[in-house]
Amino acid sequence: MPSANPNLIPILGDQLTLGLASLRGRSKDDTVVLMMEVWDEATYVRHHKQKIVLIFSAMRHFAAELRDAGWTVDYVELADDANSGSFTGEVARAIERHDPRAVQVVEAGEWRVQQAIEEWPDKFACEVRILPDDRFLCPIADFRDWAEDREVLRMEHFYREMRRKTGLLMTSDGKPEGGEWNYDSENRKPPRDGMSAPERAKFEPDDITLACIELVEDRFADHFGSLDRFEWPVTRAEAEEAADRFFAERLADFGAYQDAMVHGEDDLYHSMLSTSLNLGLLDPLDLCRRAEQAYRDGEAPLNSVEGFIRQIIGWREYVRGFYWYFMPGLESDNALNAQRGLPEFYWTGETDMRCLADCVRSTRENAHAHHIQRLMVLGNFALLAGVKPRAVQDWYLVVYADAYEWVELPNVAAMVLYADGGRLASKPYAASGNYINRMSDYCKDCAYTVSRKTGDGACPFNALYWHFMDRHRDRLESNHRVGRVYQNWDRMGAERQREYLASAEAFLDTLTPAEPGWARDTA
Ligand code: FAD
Ligand code: DLZ
Ligand code: SF4
Repeated sequence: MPSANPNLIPILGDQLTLGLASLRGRSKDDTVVLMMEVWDEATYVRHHKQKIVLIFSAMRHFAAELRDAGWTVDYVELADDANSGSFTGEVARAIERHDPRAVQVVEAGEWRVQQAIEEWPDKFACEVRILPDDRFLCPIADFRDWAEDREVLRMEHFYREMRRKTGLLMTSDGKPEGGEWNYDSENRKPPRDGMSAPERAKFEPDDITLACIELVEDRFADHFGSLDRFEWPVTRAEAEEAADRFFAERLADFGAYQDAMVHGEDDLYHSMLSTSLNLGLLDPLDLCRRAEQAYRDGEAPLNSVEGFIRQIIGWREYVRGFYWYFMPGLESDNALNAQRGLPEFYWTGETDMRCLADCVRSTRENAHAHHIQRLMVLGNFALLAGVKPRAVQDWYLVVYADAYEWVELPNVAAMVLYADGGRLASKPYAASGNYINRMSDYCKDCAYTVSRKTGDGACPFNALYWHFMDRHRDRLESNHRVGRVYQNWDRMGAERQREYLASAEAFLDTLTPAEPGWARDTA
């Protein structure tokens, strides 16, 4: 039983870490932890059903873990009659219940939530302390200092600093292990025929998860996504088991097949750990150290280990810093003035384009698709077709179990859509069907023919690619990484160019925009 006037420590749904800054050094006798399932968070977009089950189940398990460790936890369930529906409302009610001397909270992962938290000191009579989230390796202020000094921001430069800072894969004389910082050129192998990776660890829902599934089936029945299977880790122990299996069985091939895609093979050699990392069940630095150890023990090659570490201390930290540096503007950037509605097939999966249909299927069934599917199939199509950034952003935020705005938005707005005008990526990731054909087995059984460029039966990515390049010539021609493409375009001659453009337009005319309401109730 905590003392009178305890410290009240709200822990948000993605802060499920025992060593969280707000808990560290606190006395259990003097603290009430507050956890809140709130309607506002469950519905600000219409999250995939598995995402809601995952977060609620992980929160409930974490509350149990805290109680077992001796903490007092005040847990507000969504179905509580008095639930106010918002974080601020629930903290206000908890202040009435516990009369705390201070509220101590770790900064939120998302801008929207952080804005609400920053109002608490004015709203509440007790002291409110907002602490940095030191589960990330690069504090927001450090990223700002780093970014302010440069004309162009590039992940690769940031990543080298993170390697030096953490000492990961560094030699004793301060050089990168193996002599290179980046082994990406070894990480682009197409899939082998019939390639199938060892299955990731999958977890049977326990009673807590089953109760969350029932809640979601009852209250969120019309949200996107399937709950036929729910296999995500929801506790620290399960997440550790998933990581163990990845290191033992898939890390060695992670690098080589990082960009490969195989129809029906949803995980391949990816770690599938993003949901656990983002919830706080796994520690990023710990995972990287384990990967490094696997390399030093001769269990995984350098290209795989460096690739994995770069995703975590490089991309993951970089996009988080980028998000806080460019918010709130990033949300409304639209440098390419893309105005098309999101095609309906992103929700239904009903398209003859086999690559897209498979990626949407995996998204619906697993609340997951791997990076290259998100970037070069689903994202590439939205970029080439000129779909408006807000619609694409909403879709990605809804459909993936690992989606929080701090990581989703930079990836979608900046990496995929170039909506930031090139602050994150040096050029748009635009590609024709040829790229998808090289990196996957999708094309061989597709209704479209990848080698056909225009006209009936031609792979739509081919004409869309040139349509995109042509309509953004003014902006892209001067980009030294793209400019050469226009020499090829010009060599085609006016008639062939017209065929490409007409083919793309005919295809775009066939797209049915999604009905409003899939992503947001107010859409
Ligand atoms: P692995 O391939 O095993 O990679 C290991 C880890 O590296 C991941 O778990 C993740 O933590 C990190 N990582 C890899 N790439 C990135 C990246 N580009 N940005 C940030 N972290 C990265 N990741 C999310 O966690 N949440 C999102 O909402 C999200 N949205 C994305 C949207 C788009 C359009 C794109 C192109 C990428 C997005 N990513 C997102 C990044 C990446 O696709 C996922 O992190 C990855 O697919 C998760 O699967 P995994 O754990 O098997 O990753
Ligand atoms: C995504 C989400 C959902 C669906 N529900 C909750 C919730 O009920 N309670 C909670 O604490 N967090 C939830 N989250 C995560 C938040 O929306 C948000 O992403 C984090 O608080 C980071 O700012
Ligand atoms: Fe996708 Fe084109 Fe290949 Fe079909 S032919 S799977 S549409 S890239």
